[in-house]
Formats: sequence, structure tokens, C-alpha cells
Amino acid sequence: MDEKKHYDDGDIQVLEGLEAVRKRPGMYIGTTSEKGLHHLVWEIVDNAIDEALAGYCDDIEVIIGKGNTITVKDDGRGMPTGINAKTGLSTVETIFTVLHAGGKFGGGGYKVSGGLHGVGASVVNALSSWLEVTIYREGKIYYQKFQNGGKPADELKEIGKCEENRTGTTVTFKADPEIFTETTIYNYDTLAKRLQELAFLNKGIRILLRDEREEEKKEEFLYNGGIIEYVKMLNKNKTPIHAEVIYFEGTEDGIELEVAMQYNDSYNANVYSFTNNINTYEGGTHEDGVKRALTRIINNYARTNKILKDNDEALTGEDVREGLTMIISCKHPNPQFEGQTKTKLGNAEVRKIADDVFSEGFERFLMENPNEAKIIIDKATTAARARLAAKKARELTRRKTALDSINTLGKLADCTSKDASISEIFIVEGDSAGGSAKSARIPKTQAILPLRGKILNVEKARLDRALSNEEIRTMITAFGTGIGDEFDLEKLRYHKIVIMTDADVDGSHIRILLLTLFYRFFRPIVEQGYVYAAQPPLYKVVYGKNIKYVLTDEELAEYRASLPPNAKPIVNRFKGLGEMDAIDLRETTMHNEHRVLKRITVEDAMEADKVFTDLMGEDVLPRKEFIEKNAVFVENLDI
Ligand code: 0RA
Repeated sequence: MDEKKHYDDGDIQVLEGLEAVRKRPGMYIGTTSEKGLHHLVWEIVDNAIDEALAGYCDDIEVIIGKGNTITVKDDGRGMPTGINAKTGLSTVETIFTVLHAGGKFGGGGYKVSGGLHGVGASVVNALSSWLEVTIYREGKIYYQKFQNGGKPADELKEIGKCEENRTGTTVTFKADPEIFTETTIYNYDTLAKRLQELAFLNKGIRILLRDEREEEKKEEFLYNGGIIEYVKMLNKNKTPIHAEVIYFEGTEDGIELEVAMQYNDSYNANVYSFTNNINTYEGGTHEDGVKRALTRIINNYARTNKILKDNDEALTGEDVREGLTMIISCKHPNPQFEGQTKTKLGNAEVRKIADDVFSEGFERFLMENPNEAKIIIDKATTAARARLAAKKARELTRRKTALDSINTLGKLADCTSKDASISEIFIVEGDSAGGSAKSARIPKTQAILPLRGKILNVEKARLDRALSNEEIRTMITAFGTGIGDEFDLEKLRYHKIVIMTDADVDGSHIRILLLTLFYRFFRPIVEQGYVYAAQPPLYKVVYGKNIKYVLTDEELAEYRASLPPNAKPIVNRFKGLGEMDAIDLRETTMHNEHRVLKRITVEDAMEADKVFTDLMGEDVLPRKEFIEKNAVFVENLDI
């Protein structure tokens, strides 16, 4: 066929459609940042996953090519190569050039994947410098290329023969740098993480990721156990309290539900839900149904077996989820996504289906596994007792007189200002440093709280035990915010909370314990940027009339080099804050004209949580590795 064929009226409409995508890419893929760039990959991978879920493909390869091209290869049936009656174009060309054409050519079966936007292959084509598709079907190889934002270079053509039984589709594209102006470089870890997740969520599909850019890198993801293996991985650095991952599945009215769960000995719940492979961060009816059933069934079991007495209060949802790692995966032919970020499943019918599937399975599990049942019920009842104890302890820290009492006991040297925006509290390690700090401070705006005993490692403790630690109670009282459900940022009495510890290993250990505490129990304080680390100097250098304080050995060497060759400055190394006199401390670390405070920020709460878990959790190895890299960590936190 000649070129003209591609420019009749229908084609002009097609080209206008793709042009609209290029004009407003954000409308189709959300953003043209790095996130949007990766979105292109998900669109193409989702098509292959759909083919796998339809039962025709079990092998998918994703290749990052040398020039940051992406190739997605599958061994499915191969895209249909005939002519589409509606468009008069080949089905392949239709899929890649007509907006929203993808689903209509699906040939039956529902699509369970599809990105959040689910915009299809034509959008990827429109936003690519070029895109090639190769199809293997019925012993033939077909090929078509598009360029300059989705324009067909030629029509779909047979370009050769292949083995009769070879089938599949291969798509390669290069994101257009004129659209993705921030970056066109793919992040291996981003791709690996999502492809692994897809492999967990779709058992039996092999997904290979290969990076051909510099050093060859590749990973294969294949999980015949699906979300059971996902739960195992999530619990890998934890201590499960029962051996097997518990798993249920069921299908009602074409809606499929799978749940995998295992309790560990920690106090946190990790419940993740998905619908059609999309992480429903905001939860929804599938998650509600399962959670509701879990709470009800554990309560029923505990009452029936007299573990809960008649006048005991019911176990709450939080009680029964303590230490629970759970994946809920729903596959729905027509999901309705709601919520702020469209990551909440809204379909009302799913609540009952999820409840049914889970409760039938879980009830039977408890009956058939009395040992596991006992372990799980014990965990929940212990959590309930801790909750009640914590409530009492919280009441103690909330009493009006509590603040007066820590003041008079001499624990806290409070500032006189009542204006939080100018008030600062220095948390200081040890009494002797506390003494220097008290003399060095500006009493109007600076409060000093010396820590005496050991600070509890809160990663290993529930709220009730944290609250039984006197140092922690004192801090909570001083901050004024309360804790847990009663936390109120408005009541914070200082807008700068400054951790002032020695510049040695012990000092950084205490700093990390404090950060963990703040992160777990006072997260908004960290998020709002109210937490700082002081930076005490390591040396005082006296040279004639000049006094200079330096923070590091490098800085000292630099300073020495700047002096005349025969100069002999007096160098005094501070062994700790306790050794500094009040003037040194004021001049270098506390007075706001000279000090350098580093602000602690938490960029990505979930990432940080993992960092703290690896550092502070039960496992010794990650903690060791972490403490070795400790200096780096503090840098990364952007203190
Ligand atoms: C619809 C029908 C058929 C295959 C596909 C879609 C298909 C699409 C994609 C996209 C990426 N890989 C794919 N593999 C298959 C085939 C219908 C038939 O053979 O009768």
C-alpha cells in the first residue's frame, strides 16, 4: 500500500487524538516527571499481564536497553493482525493509535490489570520518539514501526516466518525527551520493585527484568505461591509466631478474593490491599470486609472458648491486628476507585464477598488448628491489656500537675516564654552536659532536659511499656502534646526540639533512639520539621587572640594549613559536651548566632519506617550493618 492510505479522514482524527495526548500528557499519565516516565512501562507491561491473566501467557521480559529504551516481550497469543472493521486499520495499528482502543479489542474476558489511569498503548506511542511492535502468530512474524509521537512509518507487514507454535508480542519504545524533559532514564529499582509485586500478585507468571545499559543486571520473579510468598518476604526480618502463612481464596459473581496472613511478634500491623494489581493504599470495601470479619471471628472464638469472660470488653480491630502481616488481593471485572488518590475500592458488593470468603476460611482454620488459634488469640488479648494499661499511663502524663512536678524535680529547666514559636528544648545526654547547658542557655527561650537513664528502644516496645519508661514520660510531659490517639500538635510547647549529644558513637546511638521514639510516637513533630540535631564542635583552637571552633578533623587540618608555617596553635579536643564550659557551649552549639542546627526531615515515611525497623528490630545483622553506616544515615536524613 502507498503512503496516502494513512492520511484519509479517519487517520487525521487519529493523529489529532495523539496530538492531544502530546499537548496535555499530564491528563493521560498524571505527570511527565520520572514517575510518568515509568508509567509508560506499566501501560505496556499491563497489556502483557492481561494476556497472562486470560491464561495465554506465562513469560514476560522487560529489558532496559542501552539508550534507555524499553522492551516488553510476552509469549501470549500475539496481538490480532487482521483489519478492524470500525477503523479500517489493522487491529495492531488501532491499538497503538486510537485513544482508549485497548479494551475493545480484548476479545472477551475482563481486564483485571490496567494502571490507575489505564490509558493504553496509544498514549505510550504518542509520547514516544519511536515505537516498534513485533508479533509472532501462525508461523509468521509481523512488524510495524511508529515515529515522531505515534505516526505509523508504514502499515503492519509480514516480515518473515517463525516456528508454527511460536506466539507472542514484543513492544519496544523510546520515551520522547521533548515530553519527558526532567529525565528519560529509568530507575532499575523502581522497575524491579513493581515487577516483583506483579509477580507476587499473579502467581505462576515469570517476569524477567534485564538492564543492558552498563553492567548487565537481571532478576527473575516467579512465585508459584503468589501472595503467600509475598507475606513470607514481608516477614523475613521478623519473627513469625506461627509456622505457616494462612491463605484463603474464593470467587463470587466473577469477583475473586485472595488473602494471605501471618502474625509476627512485633506490635505493628502491615495490611496491604490490592485490586486488579493496583495497591489500594486508601483501603476500601475489600479491606473493610476482611478486617471486619477478622475482628468478629476472633471475638467469637475468644468468647466461645471462655478466653474472654462475660464482662470483658470486646477486642478491638487494632488488638486483633497487632503484629499482623496481611495481603488482600481482589480481582474485579469492574472496579470503582474512589478517594483522594483514587486508591480506595468503592464497590459495595465486595464488602460482603470479602467478609464471606475470609470468615468461612478463617473460622475453619481456627477450628482445625487449635494451637495456632491459641497463639493468635493470646496475641490479641495481650494487645488489649496493653491498650488498657497505656490508657491509664497516658492519663498520668496528662495531669495538669505533671509539668509542675518535672520542673520541681529538677528534671526540666523550662524556659520562661510561653510562646512555642520562639521556644526551644535541648535534650541533652547526661547530667554533667545538662549542667553546662543549663548555665549556657538563654532562660527566656531555651529549656534544658537532661536525660539520665537509658532511653528505651521503642521499636521493641508497645506504647504501654514506652510509657512506663520515666525518661519518655518526662519528655511527653515536657512537649505537652500527649501521645497516641490524644496527640495534639497544637499543644506542642517548643517549635525547636534539639537533640544535643556527643559527637561519638554513643552519642549517635542515643540520637537514633530518640529519632525512633519521635518517629513512632510523635511523627507529626518530625514531619513538621520541629526536630533538630545540634552540632557540637570537636576542637577548640586558640591561636594568639583568635579562638576557632571546628567540627571535624578535616576542618582542623584545613585551618592549620591556613596558618603561617611556624604557627603553633593550642588545640583542645572536646571529649564530650560535659567537658565544655558554659561559654564554649553557648558560643558554639546553643546561641543562635553561631550554632549550626541540622533539621531532621522525614522525606518518605514508609522508607524511614523500614530503616528504623532494620536498625532497631530484633535482627542483629541489619542493625550492625546499619550502625556501621550510621554516619551516612544521619547525612541522608538531611539533618
Ligand atoms: C486481544 C486478542 C488477542 C490477543 C491480544 C488481545 C493480545 C494483546 C496483547 C498486548 C500485549 N500482548 C498481547 N497479547 C495478546 C488474540 C485473539 C485471538 O488469538 O483470537
